[in-house]
Amino acid sequence: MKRMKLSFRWYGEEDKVSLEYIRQIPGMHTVVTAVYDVPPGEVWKQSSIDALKRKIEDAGLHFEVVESIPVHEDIKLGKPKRDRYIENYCENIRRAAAAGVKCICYNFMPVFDWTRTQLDHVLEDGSTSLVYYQEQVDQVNPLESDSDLTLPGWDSSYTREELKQVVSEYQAMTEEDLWANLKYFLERIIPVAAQCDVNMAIHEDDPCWSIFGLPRIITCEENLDRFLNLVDDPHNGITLCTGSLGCSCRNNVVKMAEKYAAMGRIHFVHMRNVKVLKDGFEERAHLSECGSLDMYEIMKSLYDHGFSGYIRPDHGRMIWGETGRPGYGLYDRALGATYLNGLWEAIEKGERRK
Ligand code: DNO
Repeated sequence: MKRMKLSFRWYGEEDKVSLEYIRQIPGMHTVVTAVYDVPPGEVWKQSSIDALKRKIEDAGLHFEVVESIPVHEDIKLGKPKRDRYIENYCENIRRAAAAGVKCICYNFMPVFDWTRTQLDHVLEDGSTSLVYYQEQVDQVNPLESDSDLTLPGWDSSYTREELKQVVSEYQAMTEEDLWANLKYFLERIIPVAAQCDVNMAIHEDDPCWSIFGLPRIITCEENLDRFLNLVDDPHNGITLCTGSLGCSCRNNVVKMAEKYAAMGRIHFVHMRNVKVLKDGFEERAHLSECGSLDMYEIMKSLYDHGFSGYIRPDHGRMIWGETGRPGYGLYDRALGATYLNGLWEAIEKGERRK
């Protein structure tokens, strides 16, 4: 019987959430993590990867998913040094595969990974969550030096001057240029992934629209179709991130889950609920009635189309007095995991009775 594999993100030794706690979440299978002490673009030490594997397996879990191997900005910008960084990327795929990794999540967002305007917005029930209000983003110009907005995706390894430089390089770039650079990258990494039998799973842009005038392309069904066709190989797949796609009403996440699962191109799922607002969104508890997404229908689409990849609860709220990395505490993500287990069991047994 095909079955999803439940997973949980872990930020390594620095993470306040221990592997021992993760292991106690019912049904937990795989730890999702990365080597964090190497700058983007460089090769990970095999010994670091193997040490992660050992630690995770000693805790009684599997290490089958990497999130993320970051893509160096020179690759996204199509700069002359990209070939060296792509070669390093391929080497990281080989090394992760040698340690038993089956799926690698990455993104192709210029400079900023996920972006929010506040990380501790108080919801009605007293929990806090991450929110995005467009009006506040519109007030920020990353080229100005005195903005005090918290941008969690902000790469702190850049100085303000370097950031300005890289942002202005992207501002001179069109979406078509970014597509061309993505194609160039995929044509070189996917054959290596295929050889190692590792599934590459691109993460959608979060939020799924352009910010600060920078191009963003992994945003909607039409573009995902185009992405999958750039290199039409099953190892070239996606991380279906329900919250990243679902924060825009244009995206029908249930339909996308159905379509891409049927094609066998969803390798990893980030399950998260969001409440879509007129001009932005708030992250909410996983339960369908807490947000705008129908989590049952999404899970049902995955189930019906034989999804057997990795799935993880995505960002959780902060509840029960927990403090820690925004979106990545233990309690609410563990509730999310339990809810995902419940949905899957109910769907599976319901189907068997028919
Ligand atoms: C946010 C995450 C993203 C994701 C990257 C993948 O919580 O889902 O940061 O890891 O975009 O490269």
